Amino acid sequence: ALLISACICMFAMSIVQAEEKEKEKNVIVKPTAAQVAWHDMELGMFFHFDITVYKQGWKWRTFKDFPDPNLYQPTKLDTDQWMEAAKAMGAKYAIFVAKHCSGFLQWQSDIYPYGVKQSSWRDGKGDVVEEFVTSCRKYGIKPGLYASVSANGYLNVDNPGLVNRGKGGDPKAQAEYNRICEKMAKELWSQYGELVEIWFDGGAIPAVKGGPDLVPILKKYQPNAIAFQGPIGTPNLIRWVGNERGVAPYPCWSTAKAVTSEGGTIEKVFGGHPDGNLWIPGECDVPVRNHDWFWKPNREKRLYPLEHLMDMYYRSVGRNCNLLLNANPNPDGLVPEADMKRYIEFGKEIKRRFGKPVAKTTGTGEEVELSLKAPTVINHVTIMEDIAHGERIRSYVVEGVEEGGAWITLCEGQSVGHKRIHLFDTRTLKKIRLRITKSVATPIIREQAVYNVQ
Ligand code: IPT
Repeated sequence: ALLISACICMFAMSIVQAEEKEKEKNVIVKPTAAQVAWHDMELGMFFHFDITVYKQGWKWRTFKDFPDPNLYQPTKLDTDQWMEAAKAMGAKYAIFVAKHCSGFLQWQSDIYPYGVKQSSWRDGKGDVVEEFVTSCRKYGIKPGLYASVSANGYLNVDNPGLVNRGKGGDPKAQAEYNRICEKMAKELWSQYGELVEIWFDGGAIPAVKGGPDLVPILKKYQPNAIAFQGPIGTPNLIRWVGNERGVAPYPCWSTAKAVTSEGGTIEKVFGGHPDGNLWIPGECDVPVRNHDWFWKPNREKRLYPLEHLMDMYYRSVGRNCNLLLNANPNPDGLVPEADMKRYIEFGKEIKRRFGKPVAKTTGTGEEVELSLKAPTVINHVTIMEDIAHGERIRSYVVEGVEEGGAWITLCEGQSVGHKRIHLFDTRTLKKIRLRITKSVATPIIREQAVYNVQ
């Protein structure tokens, strides 16, 4: 009888396991390997540089008085110095604005006559994209490129990527513009090696809705690139979080419901959706000088103080997003000194706080406990799900035990995903545990770590 009941028990268990597997297959959206690797980088540096820094006050939306290419003279350009800034902050990837809304092309291109080729700088032979990518590789930082298709002042195009200053209504001109975008994409995606990320600022109108046919080009030349607001059909997507302040909403899920708007894959619910059908985590893009994407004279006072940057870090990386912090090279072609100092401070402070946990653990299931050898002063916890298996947690509490005490709540939340960071009142704890109160499948905790930051 014992044997029979053991058999029944095992049979029942295997049914449960099979059901669990089935549930997982149907319910849990998983990232691509490229998306997992992207999330692990956590920090990126954006580089906004354009001919506009040489004609302060000019607005591309006037669609006239375009800055003369000869004004473009980054005489001390040193993209290695740019990488010093990225490295100092701890960025693992960097994205260069190869073509911003002015339309000025900062690489050797013949798609239209407005770019470095038309400038006297380096006798028209300069190529900032090439230098940027070379420096990235030299410094072990993964390169990415921005070349928006949603706006191009020189070609009379405005959001969401329509001719006639955004009004459209001219199929022939639109088709011409679309072909230009495809050529631009092919040049940038085929000539500079593997790109980690491609930035579609403001999205890209899908081909089926009359936009450029970019997905086949992307799949051919950069199948592993992450696309920020890429057109629908892009294999590895990420989304915007709805502001340029470096702050993700909370909860902030890695998944969202696919929204094919005119502009492409743009998610309107900035925190995403726990039951979303698409893996499309958030990236928080923010200037280092409050509101200034491009360099302007005498604006050092706009540099965010260290404390503010740390706050962004908690509310971006600590809320399951990557943080893409901008650098604004000056007309010489260098990251300004004051900004450089701030990146160094920022990188140092992240290391000081999170470089070495007091203790850490990993685990599977509804409870993951971490016992400390002796009562220890603690005020931070970081939690990471193993997102390769999808985002499984829906809500949780973190509890701790003081000497001779009972479990007390330290912090709680909903989404975890790649990483969640909590700061709580300093306590001397013997034990700490993560208790998952709601999940859609067995939680897999890649790491639970505690810190004492003073
Ligand atoms: C804004 C776009 O509308 C949005 O789709 C996204 O690309 C974002 O930029 C990136 O920062 S436009 C900006 C002026 C808020």
